[in-house]
Amino acid sequence: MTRIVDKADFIWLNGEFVKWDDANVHVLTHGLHYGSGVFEGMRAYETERGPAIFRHDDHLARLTHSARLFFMDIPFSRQELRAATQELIRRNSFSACYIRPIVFRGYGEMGLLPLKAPVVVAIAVWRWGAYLGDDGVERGIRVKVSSWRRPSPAGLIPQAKATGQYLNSILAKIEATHGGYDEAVLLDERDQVAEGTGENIFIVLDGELITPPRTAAILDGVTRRSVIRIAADLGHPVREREIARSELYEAQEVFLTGTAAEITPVREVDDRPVGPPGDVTRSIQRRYLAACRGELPEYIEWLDFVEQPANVS
Ligand code: PPE
Repeated sequence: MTRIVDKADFIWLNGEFVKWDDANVHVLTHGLHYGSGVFEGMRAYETERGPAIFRHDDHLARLTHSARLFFMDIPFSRQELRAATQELIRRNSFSACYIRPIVFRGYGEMGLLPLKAPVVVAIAVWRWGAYLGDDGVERGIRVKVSSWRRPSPAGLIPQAKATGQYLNSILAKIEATHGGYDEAVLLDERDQVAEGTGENIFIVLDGELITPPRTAAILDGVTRRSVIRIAADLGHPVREREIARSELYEAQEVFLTGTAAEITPVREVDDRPVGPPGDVTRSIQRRYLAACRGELPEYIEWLDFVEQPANVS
């Protein structure tokens, strides 16, 4: 389960490395009142060559894209953010960590026209273990189809990773937890399967590996994209198509994907057993983690190695 964050030494805030406890904002921060922020979640993995950030450029590209969708100009270049994250990992002496860049409208403007509010950028890193529990990674988790729907593209932009949109995830997660489940799966407004509160979803049905298309009301997950590539390499080409709720009950395998959740098998949907984690899930899970840890040369371009001081001097 998720737990209280352990403090690291430093957080990067608007160009400065500040002490963890000093990374504070004003209570009239625009993003606090209206959810006007965008963010990313990345992981750095321990490899033989030191820490490496998984698909760093792809995450930064999505951050820029999310910001642009809400008319926010990030006052740092992608290269500056990349260097800041590398330095942050070095300064905190992490060999592996979760990475949370956030861009939000700061203090100085209230009301719903925020275009003059300053844009604040921060990057935090912390140790984050198995998002849905070690047991979940091993044995699979129990999910419940939520009574909450994924926000429709008519009202929000599902492909933007915006802070305010996570109120929907929070409602669904609390509901699932109160019901005794590990995670919620949300349908879209047309009753098609969309995603988890913080994960994309895949099913194996009659030997076919299926996931909702990237044009669905989902976040276009970086892990999802990685799984599509890995699965194809393993001889399981992924079919992107709509998934009906009932297909979750017929599936031989179901799993969730995300930076935090990595590849988490699902063992039960709405109290119906899916069965123990199957071969497709297991082989993708193994290969994904091996790619993250730099063990597979064919995926090495996904890794942004954090240069160590010894190499710099
Ligand atoms: N859907 C949603 C709604 C989502 O939040 C995530 C990531 C994904 C899909 C998978 O995307 P990707 O990480 O690029 O494969 N959720 C992030 C936030 C989790 C949190 O609790 O905070 C994450 O996994 O970092």
